[in-house]
Amino acid sequence: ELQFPQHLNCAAELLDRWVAQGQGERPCVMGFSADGKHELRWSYAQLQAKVDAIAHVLVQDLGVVPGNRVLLRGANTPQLAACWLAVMKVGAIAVSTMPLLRATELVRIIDKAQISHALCDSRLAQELVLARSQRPLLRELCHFNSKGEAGLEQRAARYLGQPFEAVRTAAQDIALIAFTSGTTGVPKGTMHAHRDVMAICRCWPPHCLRATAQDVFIGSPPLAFTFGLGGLLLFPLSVGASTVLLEKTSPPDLEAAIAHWRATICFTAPTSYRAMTIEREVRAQSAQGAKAQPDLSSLRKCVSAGEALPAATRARWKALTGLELIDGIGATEMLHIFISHDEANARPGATGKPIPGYQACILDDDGEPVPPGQLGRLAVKGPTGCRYLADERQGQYVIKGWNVTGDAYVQDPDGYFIYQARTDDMIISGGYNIAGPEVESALLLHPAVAECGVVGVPDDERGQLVKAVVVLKPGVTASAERARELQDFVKAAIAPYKYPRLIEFADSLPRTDTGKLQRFRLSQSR
Ligand code: 3SK
Repeated sequence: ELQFPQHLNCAAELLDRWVAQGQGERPCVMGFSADGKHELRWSYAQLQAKVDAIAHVLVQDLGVVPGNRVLLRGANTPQLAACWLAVMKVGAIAVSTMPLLRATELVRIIDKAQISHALCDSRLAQELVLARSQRPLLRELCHFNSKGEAGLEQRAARYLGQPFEAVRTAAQDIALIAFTSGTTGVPKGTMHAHRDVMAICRCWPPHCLRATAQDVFIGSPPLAFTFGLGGLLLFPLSVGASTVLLEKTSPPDLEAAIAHWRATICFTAPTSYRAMTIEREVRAQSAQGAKAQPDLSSLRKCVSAGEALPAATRARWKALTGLELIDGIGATEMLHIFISHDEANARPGATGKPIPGYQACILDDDGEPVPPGQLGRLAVKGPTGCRYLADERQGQYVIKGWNVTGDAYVQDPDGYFIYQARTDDMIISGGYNIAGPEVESALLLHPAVAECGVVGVPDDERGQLVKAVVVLKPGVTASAERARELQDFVKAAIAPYKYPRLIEFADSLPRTDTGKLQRFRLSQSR
């Protein structure tokens, strides 16, 4: 069991500790300036100085007191990381929001989390200003990356050089409220304490990642998604490593950034790994040939999470880089990953086993554990867990001490957990249980398929029909013959009753801000 002192401030643990130990000159946070023209490379001491100055602004200029909820809005940048740590340091609660949210969604968060203060990148100000005009509850809004005198940097400059001592928060005090983006429903706020932040740094990374202070982390998930917060800020700082925070994270941008920063550890979603392999294939066939390929040879660890990892994506990434992807499943409710594996224990098609500190089991509809090989709902418990902010759905998620996720899983006889589908995404067709992601994995093995999503649509005869929405690789044409070819391909790869009776071609797939496929939108005809 993990032990924590009664008082714990995660910013002091993650940042101040290194400076106090004489490691302040080590590289810490990197990225580009707001205009994209200059590189930013801040050491631990430089980041601490910025965090302390922002902490002074929060307390002295904006009147933040411990327990206030501070909304953060910005793309991944070193400055956003400094704001997050400053909120921790003053004992307030960080409510990070996805950059793409609109005013109506921000209003909901302001109401639900009782937001009193906000720090916002001036380039994303418009929607938050609109939200604030409807919500006087949000008393203070301060912009960063702004030219105005009241901008965060201009205010912070007045406090530079004045240390700020971290507020002595209790380990149990809430540090952050993370909103689940939700692939379908109304977002929920999940609360996590300072001790939870440190617990996730002690559970998954030492067993599955084994990063060192020499590592350079990089990746795409926003810091507003706890996958990104852990992978791109908490985990690197917890081992004294450095991290690159990127605003532009499309697959070609990510590839170029890995090469530019000589990154060693990458965190991104399976679709992004797959897209990078396709980009490279397309480039290799182009007139410039292989010469123009960004150099990925600095990478030594690659983490895939946020969605199920198809075996084909694992194989292609390995063929391209020689690296075994480290897969994992986590949940905003649990703060981070709870089932995973290291490179030596990868098993294609399986997510892995519960990480040390966590237990997992599979439950039937009556909440009873099922034997290996039987389908059920994944349940987990460990040092972190679900605490919804004022939400009646708490009782549906936490049952008899187990966090019952919405994921359908089976366990193999060796104890590996194998993802099937979101429980509400299981397709029942002609009396068969069909997991959409399994059909997707089969389709992805076809050389013409770039991306796909598989869902059930209502059907009088079979109850539901399996429908696939397919994005073809550049240069491949869609046709009825192509659809038949894909159907035959699936029939040959997995049990034939699972093949998609309906195939629709599309230019792209609908995804949430965190990159998860919005399957419910695929069942609507497009
Ligand atoms: O698997 C996920 O979606 C997830 C959610 C929150 C934190 C971490 C992960 C991997």
